[in-house]
Amino acid sequence: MAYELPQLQYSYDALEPYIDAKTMEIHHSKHHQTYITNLNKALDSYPELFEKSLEDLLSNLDQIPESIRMAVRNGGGGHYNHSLFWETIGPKTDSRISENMSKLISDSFGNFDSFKDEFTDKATKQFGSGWGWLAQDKSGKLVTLSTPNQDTPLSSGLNPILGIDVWEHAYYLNYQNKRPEYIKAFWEIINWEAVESKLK
Ligand code: MN3
Repeated sequence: MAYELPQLQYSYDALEPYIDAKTMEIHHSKHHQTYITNLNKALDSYPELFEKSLEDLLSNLDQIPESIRMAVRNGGGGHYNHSLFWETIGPKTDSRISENMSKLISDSFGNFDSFKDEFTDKATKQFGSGWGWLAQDKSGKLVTLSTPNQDTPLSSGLNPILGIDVWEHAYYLNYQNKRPEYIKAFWEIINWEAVESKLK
């Protein structure tokens, strides 16, 4: 089964004024679609790999045939990262952090503000294109990190639960060079229930 573009659970203009409708439309229907098209094209030469889950492929890139490894890393990573991104943001609502999630954040970072500072710092300082992440390590503890390009925390044995896309295509129309303002706005549209549902 070829990979397909997942439908958003909200409209393109639902995240305004934090993310504008035009950015959402291009980002979802063009950029995300291109990652999927490239992933499918790569896997066409090894159709048996369609049987494996995307998580499995990205967690074990060294087992992918070398001729398509980079295409799976970029296209598959792009598909995985964007799918997680759309799921863990949403219209500004009363999305609250549960007690369970709040405790996990405090246990991992000391308090919420320290986590927010750390996550913001990683996302801001990622040089060039990439992602800022909140992920869970093997012990269950939360960590922040950034990855270049479409690399995903899965490939480092981590379970990503929240990510911010800091490629310019994610914010340039509205924020131009002001990545820190986009990162600041991101906190307004996090769907914490969805983030918590990604915990293992
Ligand atoms: Mn993107």
